[in-house]
Amino acid sequence: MSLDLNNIQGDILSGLPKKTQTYFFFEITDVKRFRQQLAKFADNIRTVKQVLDDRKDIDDHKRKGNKDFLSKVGVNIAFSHKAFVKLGIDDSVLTGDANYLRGQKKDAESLGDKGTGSGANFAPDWDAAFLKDIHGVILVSGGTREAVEDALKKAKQAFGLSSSESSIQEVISIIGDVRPGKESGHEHFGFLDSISNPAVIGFDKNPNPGPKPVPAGVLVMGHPGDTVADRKWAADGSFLAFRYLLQGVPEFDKYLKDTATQVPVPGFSTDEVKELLGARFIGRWKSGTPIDLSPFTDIPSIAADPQKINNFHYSGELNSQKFCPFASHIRKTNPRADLEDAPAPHATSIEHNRIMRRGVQFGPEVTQAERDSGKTANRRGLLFACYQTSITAGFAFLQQSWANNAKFQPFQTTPQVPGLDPIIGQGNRQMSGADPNNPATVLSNIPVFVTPRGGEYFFSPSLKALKQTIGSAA
Ligand code: N7H
Repeated sequence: MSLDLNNIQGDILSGLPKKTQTYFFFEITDVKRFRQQLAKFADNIRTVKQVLDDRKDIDDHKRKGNKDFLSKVGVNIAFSHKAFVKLGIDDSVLTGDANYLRGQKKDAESLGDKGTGSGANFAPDWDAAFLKDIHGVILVSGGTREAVEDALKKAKQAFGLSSSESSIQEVISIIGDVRPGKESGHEHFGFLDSISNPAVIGFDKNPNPGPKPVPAGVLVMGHPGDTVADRKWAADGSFLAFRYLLQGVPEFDKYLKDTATQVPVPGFSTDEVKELLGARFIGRWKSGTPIDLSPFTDIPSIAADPQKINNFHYSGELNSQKFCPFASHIRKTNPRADLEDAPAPHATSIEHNRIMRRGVQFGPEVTQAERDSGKTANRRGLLFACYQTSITAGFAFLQQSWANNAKFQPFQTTPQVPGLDPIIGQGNRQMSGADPNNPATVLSNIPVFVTPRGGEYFFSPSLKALKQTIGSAA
């Protein structure tokens, strides 16, 4: 089955173009009315085909020398399992995914989120809004806040919000913004982000060199590579895992600076060790240059070259962390040849563990006062979002089995215990490999820099499912 680009929501395969994006989380209050309003509203959902056209217009606008970003607004929608229960729609084609079925609140303890109690009584330390029942999310992206607000206003009107025709109520809205000026494209710690996403067989015609392309069914249900045989009305849909993640940016910088004085690297100044340590935590320099290609200096020309920036496999150093620590964020979340090209019998395909990331930053830039004190005064972080056809093999697996797992290692003959992902790992936060000259040395008591404050698992249906299965004319 070829991909029907007019039936798949745009964010999944092409990413809604954005300078700013609002996540509007809602609860359904009137089932019958909601289904009727949704059937009409579905025409406003931006498809992959439309987003590809939008992206072409944006590129043409840029090529003509225009300095402004051509604003193209994109609206997508997704639903939690609780929504289908409320709507009385049988979503058993989705419930093979235990994580989706449970919902993220019940998963929080096993993801490593802080909280009180345990088991069925566990209450995560999340913002109050995310402790409520969330049925769905409307994502609105665009070039300006005004354009996004306008589109969101129309979406709210379509569901009669604040009127007697209302079928939903707002749980919370969160605004994300791409960072300003030269930090555009960089997340709050300062690193270039959204570089490595899976190339999709049958969709990306001419992908840049990088990790192995994945079959479409890893990301879009009902296509080769999807492990569920018959997706029925869920075909052309995808799971969306959303996480509301705070980042302690002044704390991250202060920690790297303080630690740099304790881990001297011959020939490096303290400032250079600080940058090196940060790069070893991520696996890339701030420019995006992978440390697997340039372990001791940031060479921005590598990052600027689409043929090079993602073209590495840790294959020059299988079973070693001289260039890149096993625990570094990108080696943990996509170990590439570490697993795929491991010697027999350890070689394992990781195609089902690949995710399509679509996050955006939120919160203001760090102030001078925050920088001086090393303490966060204003909330900021990442609205983490990723698509996959299995949350169990995708987001949840990456967080639990790789990032939080101190012993997750490339293959059996291990020289050092890798430790936790120093960015998102939850638990006993220590890692080996931080010091390139002494990879066996363990860096202990690494503070928490990323704090989850909420989230949910959603299903992003096809246009057809929105109109005919979830939406209803009657
Ligand atoms: Fe990560 N960061 O700035 O530190 N991430 N991430 N992430 N992440 C990546 O290669 C970051 C988070 C993945 O294919 C880069 O595109 C931050 C979660 C995956 O080589 C940077 C947070 C999960 C990749 C960051 C955060 C992942 C990846 C390098 C939280 C999944 C691609 C840019 C606040 C559980 C790996 C790039 C590959 C890359 C950062 C969260 C997964 C800079 C700050 C929760 C799969």
